[in-house]
Amino acid sequence: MKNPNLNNIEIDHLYHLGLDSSQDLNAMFGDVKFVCMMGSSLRIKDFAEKVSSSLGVEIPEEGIQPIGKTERCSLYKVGPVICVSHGMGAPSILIFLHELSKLIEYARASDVRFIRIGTSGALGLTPGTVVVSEGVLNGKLEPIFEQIGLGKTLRYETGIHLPLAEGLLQSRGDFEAVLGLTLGTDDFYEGQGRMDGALLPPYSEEESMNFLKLAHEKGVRNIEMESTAFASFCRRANISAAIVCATFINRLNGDQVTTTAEEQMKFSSYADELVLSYLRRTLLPLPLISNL
Ligand code: R2B
Ligand code: URA
Repeated sequence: MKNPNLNNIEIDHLYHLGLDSSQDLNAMFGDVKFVCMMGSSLRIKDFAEKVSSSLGVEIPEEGIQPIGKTERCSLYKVGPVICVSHGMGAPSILIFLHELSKLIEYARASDVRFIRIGTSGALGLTPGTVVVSEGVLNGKLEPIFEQIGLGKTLRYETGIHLPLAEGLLQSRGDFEAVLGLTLGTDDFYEGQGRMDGALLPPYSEEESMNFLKLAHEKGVRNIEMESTAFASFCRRANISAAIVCATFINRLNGDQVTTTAEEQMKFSSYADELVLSYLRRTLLPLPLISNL
């Protein structure tokens, strides 16, 4: 256990998950090998169903059921895969990262890898291209997550598990997928240099475009809102972590996401497929080689 303070707590309440350490978490989660996280609680249910058909894990007749409380997130377990939603932004995903990694620890599950499957805006890529993060930068284009704690700015390095990222990229199907840096911001609008928020932005369109172009020159290929918190937390916790994002818009061409709901479903399904194919490759026994 990374935090020795936890040894002094008789029952640890994983408050947002609606689970606690007095439960038999080993029986419930001891076999977990992957935690797959997504912002939306609707999309994670759909993903959990896809995991079940991909891995051939049966789900009950009444449909797949969430575990714990569903006020703040939805958590499903499909064989050795936890599928869980995390909401939007660093504050939300961090809460779940703390509670999920304690859950994994209390369950005595070993070699668990975390994968965030997200949506994002692209830089210089055709919408629909999947980006597998090879590194994560913050809004200052530094590989750092910044957080205020006890009145001070705390700075943590971000870290991606490159072999995991490369393994994921090799699982791509019949769609475009690239490795690239991901820019994680604290806002969808002004934090990502958009001109179309509710307020007059404190920068010009030219300044915004220059920043996006600079980010692109440094290797940034997509922008979203959780990668810095996710990649720094997993690095601190020594968890192998990767981020796979669908892209809905090329931000070098504009701000408004005008892709249709059908296109967004299709583009998201590419990111899902890439991860599902990696899960199949990693978790299913090798197919028997037939004797010809
Ligand atoms: C991507 O999409 C959401 C904002 O629309 C946010 O959670 C993110 O990282
Ligand atoms: N999510 C983001 O955070 N930004 C985008 O441009 C699209 C999706």
